Amino acid sequence: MSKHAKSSTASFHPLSAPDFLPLPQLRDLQLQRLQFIVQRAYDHVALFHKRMSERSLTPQDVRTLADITKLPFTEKTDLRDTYPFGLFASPMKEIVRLHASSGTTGKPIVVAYTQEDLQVWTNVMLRSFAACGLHEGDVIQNAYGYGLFTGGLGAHYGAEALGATVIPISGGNTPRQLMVMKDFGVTAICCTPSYFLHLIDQAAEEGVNLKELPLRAGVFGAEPWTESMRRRIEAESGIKAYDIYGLSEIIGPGVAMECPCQAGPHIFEDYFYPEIINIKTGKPCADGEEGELVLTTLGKKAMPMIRYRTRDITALTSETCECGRTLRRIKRIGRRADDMFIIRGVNVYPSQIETALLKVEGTLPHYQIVLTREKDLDVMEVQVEVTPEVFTDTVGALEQLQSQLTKSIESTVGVRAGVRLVQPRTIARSEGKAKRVIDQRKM
Ligand code: DLL
Repeated sequence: MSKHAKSSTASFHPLSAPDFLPLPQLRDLQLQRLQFIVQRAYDHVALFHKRMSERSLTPQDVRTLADITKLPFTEKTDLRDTYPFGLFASPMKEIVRLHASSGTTGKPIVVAYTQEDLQVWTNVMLRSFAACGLHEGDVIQNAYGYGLFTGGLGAHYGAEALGATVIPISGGNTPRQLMVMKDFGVTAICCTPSYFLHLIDQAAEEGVNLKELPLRAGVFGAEPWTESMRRRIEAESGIKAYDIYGLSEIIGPGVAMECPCQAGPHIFEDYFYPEIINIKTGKPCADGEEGELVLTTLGKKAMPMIRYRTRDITALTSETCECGRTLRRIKRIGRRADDMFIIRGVNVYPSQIETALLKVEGTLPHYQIVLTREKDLDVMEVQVEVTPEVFTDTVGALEQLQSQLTKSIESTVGVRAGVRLVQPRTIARSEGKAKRVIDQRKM
């Protein structure tokens, strides 16, 4: 097939076979892997061992898949409390890669991979690309960030294993992205959906007609988006836009991916066991009912995650999909059970902003984060009250404070924010929980 073919003929990749396993076989495989991983975590992760013992449980108590509900949950705070390596089940000499993602404070959470874990990750990413009809010969522009973020490298190795030509352009530098897309015959792009909207705008400004390019698919994720965003992307660029879901704690991108039916991401259940629970009670929800997604890694050695509470709100459906995959699907993730927000693909907690502000003297603990969108790019402004003494200071002193705060936020959170210093008592006080984030971005 020519690299420039615009056809979207769905192809079958031999490594995608587990997507279509008959259900009894899939459930058997899940149980086998669950028993293995529970034993491994019990033997090598002190926190998990302790929690099992407190419940008088041993790995032998997991006899069926339903027994998973006996096991303790793992939460983001567990990663923070055991920072950096406390949940690793492999010795350092077997760990070949580390990634990191935002924690609730200034410190990130760290995730680890053995050589085998990387193969699992490559496998699910390859299957993600294959699921949306990409194959050998496609030219994939990977505009997810390379670095500690899992997006770049995760997509990279999956695309290479597929046999596609990967352009590891990473995020940012929009004019260069457009040049590459035009000149290199790009057929698929990976980036956040909001960044692709920005690319659409820039293309229009530069007089580039995306519909005339061989580009035919977008693999969009790492942040919430909506059906109306999908419609807009597809109408304005002539491509098919697919939803990919994942999180660092579980592996990175490739936990779930849409098929050509675009009816919600299929979870790669042979490697990730999903549950939906009621946020308050922790009890399982019925098929189709909304709750918090809980995931257990069935094939990860360096850092097995047992019943990890993702804080992502969705529903699980076992309705059959026309594509023939037996993997269950999740509904688009639109909101979270905590206060994390995602800006330009970076996860941010208000508590991190607070930490950054407190590092600099002269500000009061009253602040508000205002999120807007300019030309489809997220903009964050942090408004912070300053002490009365500072407020009557010279313009130079105020500017210096502002620049210190900007730097402190950037180094803590990894994203640049505008900082606006405001007079004491100007930020609205709330009677209950302070409203820290005002999200004015229109999806
Ligand atoms: O965002 C991994 C990833 C990279 C996924 C590239 C897809 C594509 P984290 O930085 O750990 O990992 O952020 C994970 O992002 O818990 C969700 O809240 C959100 N998220 C990820 N994908 C989607 C999506 C990567 N398709 C957190 N829709 C998750 C909605 C998403 N939210």
